[in-house]
Amino acid sequence: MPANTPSIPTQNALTALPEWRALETHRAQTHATHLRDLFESDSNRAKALSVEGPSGMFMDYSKQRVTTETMRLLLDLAEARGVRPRIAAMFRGDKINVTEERAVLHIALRAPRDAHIVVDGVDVVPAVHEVLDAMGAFADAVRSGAWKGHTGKRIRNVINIGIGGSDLGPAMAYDALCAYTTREISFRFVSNVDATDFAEKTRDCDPAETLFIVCSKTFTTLETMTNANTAREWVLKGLSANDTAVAKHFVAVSTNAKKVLAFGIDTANMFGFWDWVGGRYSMDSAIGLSTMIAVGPKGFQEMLSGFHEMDEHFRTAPFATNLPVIMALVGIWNSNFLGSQTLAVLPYDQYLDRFSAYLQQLEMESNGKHVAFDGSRVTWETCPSVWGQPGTNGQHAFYQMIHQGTRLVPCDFIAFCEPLNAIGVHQDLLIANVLAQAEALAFGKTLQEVEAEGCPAWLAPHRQFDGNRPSTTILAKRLTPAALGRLIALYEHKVFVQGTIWGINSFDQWGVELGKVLAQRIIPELSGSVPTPAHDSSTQQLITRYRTARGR
Ligand code: G6Q
Repeated sequence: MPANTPSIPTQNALTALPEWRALETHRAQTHATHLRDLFESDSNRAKALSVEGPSGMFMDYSKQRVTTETMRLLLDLAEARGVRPRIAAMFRGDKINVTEERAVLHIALRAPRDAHIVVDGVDVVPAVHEVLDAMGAFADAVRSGAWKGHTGKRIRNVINIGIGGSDLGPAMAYDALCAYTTREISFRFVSNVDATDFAEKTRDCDPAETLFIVCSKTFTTLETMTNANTAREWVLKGLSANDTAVAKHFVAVSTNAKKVLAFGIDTANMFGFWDWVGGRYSMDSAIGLSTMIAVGPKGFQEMLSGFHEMDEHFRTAPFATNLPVIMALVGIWNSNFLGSQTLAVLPYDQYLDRFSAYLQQLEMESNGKHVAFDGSRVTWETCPSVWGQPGTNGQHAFYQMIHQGTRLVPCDFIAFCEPLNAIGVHQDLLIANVLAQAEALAFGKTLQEVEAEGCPAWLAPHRQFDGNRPSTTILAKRLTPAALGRLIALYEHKVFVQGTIWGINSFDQWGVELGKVLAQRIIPELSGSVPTPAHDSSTQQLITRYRTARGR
């Protein structure tokens, strides 16, 4: 770690802390208590373990296996691990991403025009707004049809090419905000190096009406550059044009102007961002250009204001009523004290179809780590595996395991009161389902209750539910661009708090970097240009089999 790095917890002895020990003792004392008993013994429980955040975002965590005492002890742990100074350090622009020596300033991407955030002596806010303004002008030109393709036709298809942090956010946001998007333009997302992704997304597109946004922070990522090159060939061939057509059908979002220029994209059509924006924290930077074209600059601004609202809540609210802090602490309790290995995120809103996939990266790439700040190996669990599907679909698939399996699967239920498509009784049915699921998970159904319904004794054990399965329900008013911003910022900050408590750097991704170089060695070996690849016998056998199948 660079010398004098401020606000980094340097001691790795999390489990030796008196605050941690107190939680272990508390767990031993309370573990046998069922959620049924907790609710029965405290009529105020729901109220005491709920909190209302910005713009009425309501979080009920009373169905988690915690008490007010558990929360008090967890809050002590947060203080002991320096969560407070770490929040201040992030907002100040300190280089808290120590392994890459970078500031972590996604919060600057949504800071208002008159804010000041200084990194290396430079206020970054004016540059953020300069890019937002340029994106706005470009988005308006594409939406209005003023931006024309090489042959003079207006753009009807926008295809985002990117992967990981340069894909998941925009793809998720397009689905999430679909109700607010222009229906004059189709939006697609190509990420996989599998040519099927490109082929299927472009098969019904006219190159003359298609604009590609090549999103890559580095502009070197194998998948993205392969797809971008394929797209360039597709456009030039389709239009029987030379390189001059590229400027009308390609724009770039990157930090690497040199590579963008080398690709043939006019740097006037390059939208920049900065090394202090991590890929998985970048959907509200220029990486969100497709989102802005889809929902318009005003809709994008609304989304940013939602993010900012949650940022301010996170920065200023007392920890006991701070949504990201509470969510993080409940997650720590589940992972580190109740032994859960996973987190199911279950949005009861079809527009949030890709939300869990987005969170998988945000959480697992950020906190899927075993090395502490001081380089030592942690001796406690870190990130759980995160997964989920929109309700009610999951109910007819994997909820069986959540209700009656042998593993503890904490759930985050997310729902909105007002429907975006108010048709018949759908919304009431949707909400009835989410509430019923959370209730059934918490309270279960005893053997006596099952038998009282007339179930034969031999069948009763199969139809009995233990309950005591923890969940949080987030209930917000309506899925708007601002609500989406608040929701994402909630999880972003939760991840940061958990990373701080676990003593790990949530902002690097050395595991991903490894993946970026591994394939490079095997590529020439597959083509047959390297006759005897030196690998382990398994890899070697698979390479040989592939080469034989391809006649090489
Ligand atoms: C995100 C990661 C990773 C990254 C992709 C794409 O936090 O760093 O998912 O976003 O590997 O990288 P480029 O934007 O550089 O192509």
